[in-house]
Parts: sequence; structure tokens; C-alpha cells
Amino acid sequence: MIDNQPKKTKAYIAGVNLNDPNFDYYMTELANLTEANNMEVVGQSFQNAESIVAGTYFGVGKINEIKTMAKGLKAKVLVLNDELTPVQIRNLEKLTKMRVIDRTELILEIFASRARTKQAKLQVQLARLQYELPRLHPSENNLDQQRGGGFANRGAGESKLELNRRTIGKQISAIKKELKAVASQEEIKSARRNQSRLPKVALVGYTNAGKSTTMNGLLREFSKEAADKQVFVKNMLFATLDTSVRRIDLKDNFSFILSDTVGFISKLPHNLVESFKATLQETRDADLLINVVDASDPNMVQMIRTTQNVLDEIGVKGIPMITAYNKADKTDRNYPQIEGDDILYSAIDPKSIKLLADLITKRVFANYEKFDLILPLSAGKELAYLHDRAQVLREDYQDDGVHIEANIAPADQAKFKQYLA
Ligand SMILES: Nc1nc2c(ncn2[C@@H]2O[C@H](COP(=O)(O)OP(=O)(O)OP(=O)(O)O)[C@@H](O)[C@H]2O)c(=O)[nH]1
Ligand SMILES: [Mg+2]
Repeated sequence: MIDNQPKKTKAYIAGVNLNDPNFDYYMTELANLTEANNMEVVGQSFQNAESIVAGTYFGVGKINEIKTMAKGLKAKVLVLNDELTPVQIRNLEKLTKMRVIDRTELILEIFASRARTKQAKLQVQLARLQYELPRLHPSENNLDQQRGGGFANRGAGESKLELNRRTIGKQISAIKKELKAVASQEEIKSARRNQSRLPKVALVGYTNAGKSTTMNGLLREFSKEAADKQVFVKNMLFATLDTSVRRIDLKDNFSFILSDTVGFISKLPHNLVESFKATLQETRDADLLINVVDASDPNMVQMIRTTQNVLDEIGVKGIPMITAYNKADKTDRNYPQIEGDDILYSAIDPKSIKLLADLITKRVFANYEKFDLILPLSAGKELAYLHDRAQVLREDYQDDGVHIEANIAPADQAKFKQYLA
């Protein structure tokens, strides 16, 4: 086989450990993120310290060591485990003669390269501009160059830095406006789904855990239009950056709305989380969360903690949750199996998907109540409503009306009390 892949940029990764018990895990994530950004990790090192060196992040000795190591390994980029100040980045670039990127920049670059929809692109752009704004430096005249210097005279005494700030400020408000327009369309769609009163189930979890694969599995088993409704699945970090919403029809007319959204990772840049709030709306509105976990990953426990931290940050609390331990086929455990509120399964196994559906049914439809109703023959609309939203168990046309036995959602129970047999 001929390898046409362009050679990947070689990267050296490093960080300061301020006595953090999760440091190793963060470095593993950093390596994965670096690879996800199409670079090859050729080496790594860290420094144990009590505090960060204000001007240079590392101490001088460590910087020299990194420079020598990285040079020997032909690394062109130095990737750092924290968000650095602009001064730290500039100083490190001078001292190491390498391009230096911090963890935030790395995540922003991955998101930028993955964004496909207008909303995702705008959200990433917004996060990036907000990251850049406080980092503008008087010596950077790039705007000036773009405009051939013509703008430099504008507003006597206005420095290039102020001009740059003002321009970025304007871009930020323009993007916010556009995002609002996109979001309000989204809101309309979401309001319609709210009206439908079907229970809402949201897939959440660490990136690459198998959320989208789980959604596709449920669609394959329980949706009539599965073929064109499948969502994008790939073995990479942040394959999904949008929210997809689908209707799932389980047996006996138990239907719910399922959403799949962007995955999480540790230390997600705050601006990015802020920018993606609209995308994460479905998660906040859910009646039940399915926290998909990669049970075959040795870092599973930290990944669960990471997901919980991000959920806290986006303001998700008090929503019932099923922990769904996925990829059981890559472990030596028996699956599928239910363990209390949770499930061990494999999203690529139909039997597993059916068991997951059973578990969802049990949780979501727990408060449904069985009603014996007699609807007048003229109540065609109510009858259609029941068939759409309730679990109709028996239906019998008689002289005095339609006799119906149905499991009805809490929200609809008052509406049908008048027809009780
Ligand atoms: N062996 C195995 N692979 C799985 C299983 N579930 C998902 N995968 C694989 O794991 C990778 C990631 O799956 P996705 O469904 O895209 O994961 P995700 O959680 O949506 O990831 P992001 O959208 O990137 O956050 C893909 O290569 C899937 O084929 C499983 O049960 N078993
Ligand atoms: Mg996905």
C-alpha cells in the first residue's frame, strides 16, 4: 500500500504539575488532543513545581532541557497542558525557537477543523475571538498590514492596539447577532418538540464514548426512517459538534425524543462552553440523561468525573441519569446486563440496544398511569392524540363510544379524566 498521507507535524508535549493527582490523566488527554489535531506526539516531559513561573511557565533549566529533547526528536511544535498567558507563549517561542500552543488553542483548533454546520462554525469563531481579544499585543500589526495601513490615521491618537480591539469587538457582536438568529430558529424547532410532550432523553458523555453509535443503534431498531436519519460516527475526538434530535418509537406506542450532542473533555475552555450553550440546550431540557461511558478505557473513572464537571458547568442538575457502560465487547465481561440503574452494553450489538431501550422505557414511562376511557365517537381528535402520545393497549368501538385502555403520560392525564369509564 502506498502511503499518501502528508507527513504529520511532530509535536513535543509538556506541562507543569502543581501536585495534581490527575496530572498523568491530563497529559494522556493532551497527547490524544494533539493527535486529534493531526500532529504526531514524539516526546513529552513535565516539571513538578509549587507554582507556575509567571513569565515563562517553566523554569529556565526545564526550558533548556525541553529545547534539547525536542530538537533531537525534530519536533516543530511545543504543546502545553494549561492555558498560558500571551507573554508566556511569546517568551517560550523565543527561548525554544518552536511554535508554542496551549491546551485552549489546541482544543479551539480541533473544534474549528470539525465544525460543519453554520451554528457550530459561528460558535467556534466566537470562542476563538473571545480567546484572542485579551491577547492582542501592541507589536502585532496584522490588521494594519491587511488594510495597507490606510486605517492607521483614523481617530487621532487611536493606537493600532485599540483599533484591533475595536475591530474584534465588532466581529464578536456581529457573530453574537447571527448566532441569535440561528438559535431562535432552533428554539422554534425545540418549542415544537416541547409541545409534542413526548419525553426527552439526551445522550451525554466523554468524547468518543459512543453516543452517536448508540443513537444510530436505537434508530436502527426503533425508527421507521432509520436509513436517512443516522448520525455521523467516527473514531476521533469531537466527531459530533452539533445536536441531532430524533424521534424513537419503542413497542406499544412508547415514544420519546432522543438527542445526541457534542462530547466532553477535561478543562474545556470556558469560552467554548459558553459559546456552545445553545447546542447544549437539549441536554438541559431533558427528562432523562444517558451518560455514555467507554467501559474499555483504563481512564473510565476520570472520564465519568470529567462529564460530571462539564454538566455542572453548563448548569445541568437534578435530571435523572442512566450510566451506560459501552464498548463491553472490548472487555471480557458478560453483556448486555443491567446493574441497578445502569447498563453494561455494546452500541454495535442489537441485543444490547434492545435492553437499553427496556431500561429507558422503565425510567421514562414510570409515571404513566393506566386509564380506562370511553370516548364519544365524535372525539376523533382526542383519539388521534391518544394514538400518537399514549400507549394504547386496547381499543373497542361500541354503541356508547370508543372503549380504550391506555397508559397516559402525567402531562396528559388531566385532559382525559373527563372520559374515565
Ligand atoms: N468496539 C466497539 N466500538 C464502538 C462501540 N460504540 C462505539 N464504538 C466506536 O467508537 C468510536 C466513537 O464512536 P461515536 O459514536 O462516534 O462516539 P461519540 O461519543 O459520538 O463521540 P464524539 O461525537 O466524537 O464525542 C467509533 O469508532 C465507533 O465505531 C462499541 O460498543 N464497541
Ligand atoms: Mg458523536
